[in-house]
Amino acid sequence: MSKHKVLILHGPNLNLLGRREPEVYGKKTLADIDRLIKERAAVLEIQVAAFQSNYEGQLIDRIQDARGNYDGILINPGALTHYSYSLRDALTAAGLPLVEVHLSNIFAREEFRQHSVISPVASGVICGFGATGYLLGLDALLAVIKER
Ligand code: CA2
Repeated sequence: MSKHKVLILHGPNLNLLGRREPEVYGKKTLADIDRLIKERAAVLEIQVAAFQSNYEGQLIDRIQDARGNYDGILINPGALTHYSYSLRDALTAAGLPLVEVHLSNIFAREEFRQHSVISPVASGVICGFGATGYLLGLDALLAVIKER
């Protein structure tokens, strides 16, 4: 059987990780997080490809290309979480198992962060566990893919 393939998407401003606001988002850089994800993927014997963009349209292009090429999507949509119906529509259209991850506990933050327009189309959401959330999310996503 060929390896399952997962697309990891990081939204706007996540390229700043580790360099600003470490008290909110932790000290790890995005490269550190991608390395941890790849290590976990090797243990799980799955393939991952990671992509970060500050542009909504670039994320949508990747999601459109994912249909037929990936078995699932793990996404931290950044602030697009809270208002991007275009991102949500693309994720719905992709029709792939989807896990939403947030570094911070969005429910313990400003009111505008407490609502996600992405969560209703996700298989599940993990938030508040920092970089570990991506690894928990990868495990959860693989379980959903296998159940499908
Ligand atoms: O907690 C999360 O993972 C968020 O998705 C991060 C987004 C934020 O808009 C969401 O409400 C919650 C922001 C990512 C910005 O990351 C930065 C990292 C370092 C310095 C500044 C921003």
